[in-house]
Amino acid sequence: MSDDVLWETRGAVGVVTLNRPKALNALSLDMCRVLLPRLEAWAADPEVKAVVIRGAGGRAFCAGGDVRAVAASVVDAAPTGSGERLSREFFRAEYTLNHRIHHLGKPYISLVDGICMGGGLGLSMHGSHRVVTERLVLAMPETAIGLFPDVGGGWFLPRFPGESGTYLGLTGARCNAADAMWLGYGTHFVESARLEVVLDALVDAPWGMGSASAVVDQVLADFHADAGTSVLGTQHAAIDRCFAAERVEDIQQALESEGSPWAQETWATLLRMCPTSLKVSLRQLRMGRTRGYDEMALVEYRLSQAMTARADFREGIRAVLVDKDNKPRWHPGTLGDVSEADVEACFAPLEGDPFVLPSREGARGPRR
Ligand code: QUE
Repeated sequence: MSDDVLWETRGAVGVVTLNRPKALNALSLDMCRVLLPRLEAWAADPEVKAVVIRGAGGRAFCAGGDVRAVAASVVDAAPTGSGERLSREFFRAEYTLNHRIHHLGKPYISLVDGICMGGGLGLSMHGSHRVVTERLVLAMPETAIGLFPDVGGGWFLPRFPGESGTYLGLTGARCNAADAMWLGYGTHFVESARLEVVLDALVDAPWGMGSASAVVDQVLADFHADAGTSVLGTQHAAIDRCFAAERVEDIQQALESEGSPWAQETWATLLRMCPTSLKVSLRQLRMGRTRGYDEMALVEYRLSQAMTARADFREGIRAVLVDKDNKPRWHPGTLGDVSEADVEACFAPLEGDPFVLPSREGARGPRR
């Protein structure tokens, strides 16, 4: 068995440690396959009152999904089609895991100390509590590798204040702890050096008193400190002005009109991102405004299969993670050359791939 995920029960608390520090704890198919049955068992065990998840190695909570392995498999196995199989198996496992966390029914506390991107938000955002530290680097950077804000981004990004989720999902902008608190991603801010003590306090908490969720709120409130002023928060009026449009071209236009250094920099950032990703992602984010999580997860699964089959995904992985030249050559290379039909096609149902997630929406109160 892989030791890329460690788990133990400490008293009433199930503790998971992502333990692939050399890969910044990037989430692999194997790790999903360890985590899923463990969470199932803890969800069903009345002795387990809460779950805590953290990353080993001191640099990252989780840098994302193991997209590098998915891209490599597509290249290596193109003639036989087994690369498609890894993309399918990986995203099925990841969405099933996110869905399990989303509907866990007991407190799930992420200690997010360091880098947390993409798949790391999938492991944290769907739980009930996120403790962030001064070392947090938070981002949804998928448009830089020819993907889209996956792992439920289509559902949670539109629920961040104003158009901040649109901004984060299209540009991949990095957030610190103050920004994360402003967004509502972070539920508590605690200095990195105190996280072990937080975990000890959760293990020693009076679980017999009141609801488990109230116990967690009480323990974490005792450690919570001020994260400082969010730069993202100070930009929010400009973000809302520029990112409200329904077309990426109109967002770029709005940034040009805005004219500030922030707007010019943001405009330049969008110009480097995969044009097809930008159009697909904006459409996904607009859809997610009015749809529930379970429904968006299925839309995103389809997108994951369509987008990982495109050459832009392999090119993005090459440019960002393999050669690291950060000079991807996208096809089509401009927004104007991405047709509505190409975007539409990415959302089409997948022939011969009837992935379903058990619908739990409505079973436990209103949508979160
Ligand atoms: C966009 C992404 C990812 C990314 C960079 C992007 C992503 C991901 C990683 C990553 C980082 C470090 C690792 C690793 C993967 O980087 O999803 O294995 O060691 O997992 O611009 O979506």
